[in-house]
Amino acid sequence: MTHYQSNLRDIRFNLFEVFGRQELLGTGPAAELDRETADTALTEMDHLCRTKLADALTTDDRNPPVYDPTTHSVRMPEATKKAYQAYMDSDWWRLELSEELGGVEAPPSLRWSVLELILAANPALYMYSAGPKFGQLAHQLGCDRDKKIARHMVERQWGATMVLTEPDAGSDVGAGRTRAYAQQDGTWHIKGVKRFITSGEHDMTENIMHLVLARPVGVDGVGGPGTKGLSLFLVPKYHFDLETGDLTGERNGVFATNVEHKMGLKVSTTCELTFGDTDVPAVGWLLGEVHDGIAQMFHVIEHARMMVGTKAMATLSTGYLNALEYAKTRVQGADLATQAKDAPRVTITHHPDVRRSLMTQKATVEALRMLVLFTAVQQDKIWLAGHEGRQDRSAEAVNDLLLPIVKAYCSERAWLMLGTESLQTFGGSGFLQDYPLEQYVRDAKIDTLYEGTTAIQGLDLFFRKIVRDRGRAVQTVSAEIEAWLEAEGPLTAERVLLARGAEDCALILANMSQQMMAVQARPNELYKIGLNTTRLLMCLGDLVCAWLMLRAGEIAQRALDAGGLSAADEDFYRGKVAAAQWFARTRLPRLTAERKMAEAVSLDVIELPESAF
Ligand code: ST9
Repeated sequence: MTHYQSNLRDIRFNLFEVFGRQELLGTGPAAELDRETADTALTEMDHLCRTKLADALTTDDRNPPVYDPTTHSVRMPEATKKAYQAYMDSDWWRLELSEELGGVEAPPSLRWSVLELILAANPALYMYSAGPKFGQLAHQLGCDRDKKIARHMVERQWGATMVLTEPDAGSDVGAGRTRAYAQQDGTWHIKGVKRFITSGEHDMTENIMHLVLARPVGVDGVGGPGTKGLSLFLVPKYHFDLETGDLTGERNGVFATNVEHKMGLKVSTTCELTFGDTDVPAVGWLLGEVHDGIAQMFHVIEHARMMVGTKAMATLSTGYLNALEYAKTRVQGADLATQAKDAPRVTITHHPDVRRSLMTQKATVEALRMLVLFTAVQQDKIWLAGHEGRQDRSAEAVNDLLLPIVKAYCSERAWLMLGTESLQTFGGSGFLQDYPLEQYVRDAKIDTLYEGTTAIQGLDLFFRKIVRDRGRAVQTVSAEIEAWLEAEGPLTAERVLLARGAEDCALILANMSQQMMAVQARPNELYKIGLNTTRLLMCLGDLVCAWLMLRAGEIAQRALDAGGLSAADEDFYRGKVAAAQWFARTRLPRLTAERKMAEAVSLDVIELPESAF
């Protein structure tokens, strides 16, 4: 039996009952995709995950890709190869492409819902399969030559990578030293060493296109220090005919010089790539013939940050469902309220602490799913506006605000919950490879690290998405929360908690904003802000999630009040109300304590000498 479990009922509830996404289907840019087709997409992807994609994740965790340093190549394990081909043959990856490139126009909310399933079943496969999506970007940002290359990337289903990080340039991408030298024929030669490159080498596609940040040498106005001096280059593994895409048989001068040994997600290769260190030059093209590297790369990074948050949520979802299944069958101990020594043994779902744990897991994963989909709803607005020749600046700003929260809040909550609650539900058995939890914990840890650590997301949230935005997007979201609170509705006790939580978050933010205003007079105030940026991010995550959960709880309560439900629906809606109440009651009161801790930060810890740690 596969490790993968899914909750299509909750995905559909969010898409259609909470966020009303059916309004976008069968009309406008998604005219070819109606509600029924969207339902089928979810069912079929779920079936594909269950039958063809999921098993390779666990099998090949024990049988990972093999790196050969003499040929600089990687041999992928057979199960992953087969699963990868099954995914590419299914054509579901086309949901992420525009019609112009052979894709199917779908609102981002539906795309992320479908992607949740593969990201739960086998996230490495999604990453290997992202080449055509990179092609989409090259098509969007490129010149005529790049558009041709982009078509080869899509039509020939090449792999692709994002190549930023270097041994001494991780979070600080601007410290990168890889150089690019202009050639007479318009190409560039890249020289340098890059590290932690996901899918950097494998044998599942005929070619791999690397999107590489490098510093141009000897070109006026570019190549200077920091991120702004970087340009973005398309550098293929194998040379090919620009017109036809056929490989010429010649190797380009980019080689995998190491594959990392990792704690988890072992099916996904993480490579060191060396460019231009042999007699063979690493030849590339400047994307779009413009020197705008970091901004171009951020198109990829933004997508990948959303992907990582969704992956974290998806892993917690399958983790919780595995824990629930185990708890329903595991018989251990007597009911706590039964005094007799010979009382009958019960399944562990009867024990209060297991109930607490299961409800904490259920409420958390459902909240994270809502956060992902609420963000995807902003992307729907941007997508629709784009198709109508408009720009929805408000949705863009709210999406920008939410992305670091999706990335960091989902990954931090999911990783912790998988270890402390989902694995724990299995008792000692959770520690064994007989169940998927020990792997999920290992595989999910990376989500707090790559695509910008949690600390980076906290800085991005406060300085870029709040201060630089002058608080407009954060005000848009808080006005929505206020409007919801002002309307009449059930869950009155939880509404009071939400109002107090919103006030606590507003006070944390006001305090940090005041510190920001004092920075010119007292530069050290920045340290106080820096001590609270992660806290702020997690608090805003709690607040937005609690609000979304209460919105869902209200809809579920109204369905229950209306009556006439099937037994399964009655259970589902009761579960939604209970999860909303649980989330609000257990997370919102903590915001007052967080506010007090935020207000109490001092420079003591900054002034402490390093030697005292
Ligand atoms: C990695 C790989 O971890 C992990 C898995 C990969 C899986 C791959 C598969 C994914 C599929 C993807 C397919 C994609 C296809 C494309 C889809 C699209 C159709 N938002 O603040 P400044 C820009 S890889 C937007 O001064 P510093 C902006 O241009 C490694 N833009 O920064 C800005 O200029 P301006 C991941 C942003 O102090 C400029 O940067 N590594 C944002 O110079 C400079 O900004 C990381 O994630 C933003 N939020 O540098 C690095 N922020 O201001 C983490 C900046 O004029 N480190 N820009 O607008 C950071 O993010 C740092 O904060 C830093 C700081 C490097 C940006």
